[in-house]
Amino acid sequence: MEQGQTLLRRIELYAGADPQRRAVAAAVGAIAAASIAISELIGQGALAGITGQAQGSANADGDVQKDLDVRADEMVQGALKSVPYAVLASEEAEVLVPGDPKALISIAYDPLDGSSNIDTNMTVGTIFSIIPNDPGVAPFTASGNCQLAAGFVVYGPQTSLVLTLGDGVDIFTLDRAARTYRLIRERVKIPADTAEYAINASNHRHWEQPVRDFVDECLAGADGPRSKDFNMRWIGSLVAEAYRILTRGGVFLYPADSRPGYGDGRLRLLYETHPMAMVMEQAGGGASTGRERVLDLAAKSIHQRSPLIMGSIDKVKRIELLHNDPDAASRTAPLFARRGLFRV
Ligand code: AFP
Repeated sequence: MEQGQTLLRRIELYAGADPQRRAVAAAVGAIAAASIAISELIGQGALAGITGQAQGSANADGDVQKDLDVRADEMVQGALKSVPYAVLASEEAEVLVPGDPKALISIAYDPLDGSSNIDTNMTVGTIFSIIPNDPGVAPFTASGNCQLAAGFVVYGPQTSLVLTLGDGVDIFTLDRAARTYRLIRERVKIPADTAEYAINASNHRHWEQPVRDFVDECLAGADGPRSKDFNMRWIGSLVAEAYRILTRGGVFLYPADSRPGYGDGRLRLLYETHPMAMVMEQAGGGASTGRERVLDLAAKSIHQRSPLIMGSIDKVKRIELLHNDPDAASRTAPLFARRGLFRV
């Protein structure tokens, strides 16, 4: 693909004459169109009446709905009215939104992820997952491996759209003057061993031991079992963390923890961790619960949560080892082990 190729041209070439691919392309095009309007709205902020304040309502998962959560959902659903979908699953809708049962695709999306950052002028985003509609199968009950396409929009200093159609990851940036997304990076590959991790460290006491072991190894730095210093980030916006990882590698963790309601972490499977997992694996990275691939999970309910550990493949594999082999931490550096003489 030539640099600067438009997103619409890219999805047109992908679709060809295949009916299901044409439905996927229509869905990506509609979400992209909605995202341009959402980007302009966010850019106006309080001038457009966007305050990030609570609406006085909550979504199905009990999250307080911000004004822009609801408006973004209306904008995405409005754009999708022109798309032949069987069912929609939205973070902001308690139940599935029915469409045409004979349609070839269904769509799960988070219209505005990171909305607690709106009033602080921080990066937020839209996340989407497109799956086949199999008439004999209840919607959104197959594993994440069935996804036809997935991606997310980052409303940051640039508005950029990350897309996988099942054959690599491409990144497009919004040309605001032309109101068109243009290709800036194709077949993105995540650096395999970047020494950077992202986790909300305030939850340390709630984590399972393997997560504590991994973070402790990072904190021990060059003096510890990993023999190198690590950097840490936590933005509180999944799309911003994911975009950074696609740019320079590293690992993001939102693990299960012992807080009530956090037994499967905070992030939702259908419209957050499934799409992120497809993007990460298509970019040569990994996405795990700590014990298994996120893409191997199948939802039992539309707002089901799942732990998410994603990014550079060596970090994801290390964290899985610590989960699946409890003695791995102590074998790595006996002097630093929990049961060692020098553990402090
Ligand atoms: P909001 O959409 O409620 O702001 O949540 C954002 C998010 O789902 C994800 O984008 C962040 O990575 C994560 O929550 C931050 O969670 P903590 O606030 O618990 O750190």
